[in-house]
Amino acid sequence: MLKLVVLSFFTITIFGCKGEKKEATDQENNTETVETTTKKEEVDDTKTIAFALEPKSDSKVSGKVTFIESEGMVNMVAELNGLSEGEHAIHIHEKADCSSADGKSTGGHWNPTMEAHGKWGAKEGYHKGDIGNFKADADGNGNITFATNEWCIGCDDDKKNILGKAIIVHQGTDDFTSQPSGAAGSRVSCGGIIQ
Ligand SMILES: [Cu+2]
Ligand SMILES: [Zn+2]
Repeated sequence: MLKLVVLSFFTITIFGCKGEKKEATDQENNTETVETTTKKEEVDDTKTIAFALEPKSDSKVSGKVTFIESEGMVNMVAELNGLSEGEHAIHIHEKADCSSADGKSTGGHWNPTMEAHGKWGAKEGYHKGDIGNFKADADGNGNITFATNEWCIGCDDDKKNILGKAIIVHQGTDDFTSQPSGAAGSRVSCGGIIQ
């Protein structure tokens, strides 16, 4: 009889221990989960800026541009309508001023590194605003996506910061050769990159 009592005592002790241990592990796991969540919020540095493009030079070209910066990369999505069918140039110009009827109030291509105009990534040089060309379909709709780590949204580096500049869409195509702006023709749509 005594043996049985001792045995049950041991059994209870063992089960008791297991139960406590399990609880402790659960608590540790909970703490870890909370810490991970906090860390994720701290490194979430995503910045977004979205704005409309307005018609210029008596065109009917309007659209929308979105820039999203995340983990050192800036992704751009531009959606245009009212274009003539074919290829059109799109650039970042130096000032967020779309006030003039021809869009020339935005100045020339944004070129903070003082390089020649060219195709993005060319070893001969290119402007930080030289996004390139995109196609519009027979209905006049066109869109372009672009991603680079050579831009930022509102950082302290003047060679990367696109805030305060403008997006310009041209009637013609960028030939990536003609200086200083690729002979892309009139400016048909404009939007300032401002918050
Ligand atoms: Cu341009
Ligand atoms: Zn250029």
